[in-house]
Amino acid sequence: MFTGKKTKLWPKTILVLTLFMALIFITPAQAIGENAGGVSLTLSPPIAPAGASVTASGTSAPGVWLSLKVLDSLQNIVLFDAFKSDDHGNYSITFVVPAVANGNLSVVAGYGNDVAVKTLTVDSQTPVRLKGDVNYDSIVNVLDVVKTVNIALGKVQPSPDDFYAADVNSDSVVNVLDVVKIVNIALNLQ
Ligand SMILES: [Ca+2]
Ligand SMILES: [Ca+2]
Repeated sequence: MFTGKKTKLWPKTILVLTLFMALIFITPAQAIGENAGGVSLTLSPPIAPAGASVTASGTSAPGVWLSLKVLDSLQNIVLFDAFKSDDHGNYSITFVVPAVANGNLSVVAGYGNDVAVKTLTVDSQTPVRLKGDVNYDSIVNVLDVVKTVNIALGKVQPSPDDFYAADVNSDSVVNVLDVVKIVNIALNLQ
């Protein structure tokens, strides 16, 4: 009978819907609430205009899949990605800042309840820094190589923006690997 069918169908539908809601909504809400855990997160740069590339990097358990969520002030997910940590538990993922109004976004990286949250400030007044252009004159040449060598040797204390430009491979360290990459960029080898 019609009513019999209805009562049979509804519990299933409700169960499926509940599970769906639990997966979609409850998991991120719990994740945001808990900032403690083994996952670490660093944003480079922490202030960027929409359209700029930002690298999220850090550590987690080795060889696990992590999700990267970017939430606006209303907790809407404006960006979602998944990535895997390496055998040493290091991870690095680069994303493009979504076209949102200026203000703070929350970047959440991790899995399950083990997540790290960092604030990404969207500021369209901030110029997009070119990787490798460490002295900020819009070209990558020997001057940038020299400055990067000095940063790597600790002779120059870089501003966060200069550090971002000098850390060409986005591993949160300025060292000989970045110098080699900047030499290659300057020589048009890459
Ligand atoms: Ca330059
Ligand atoms: Ca580097």
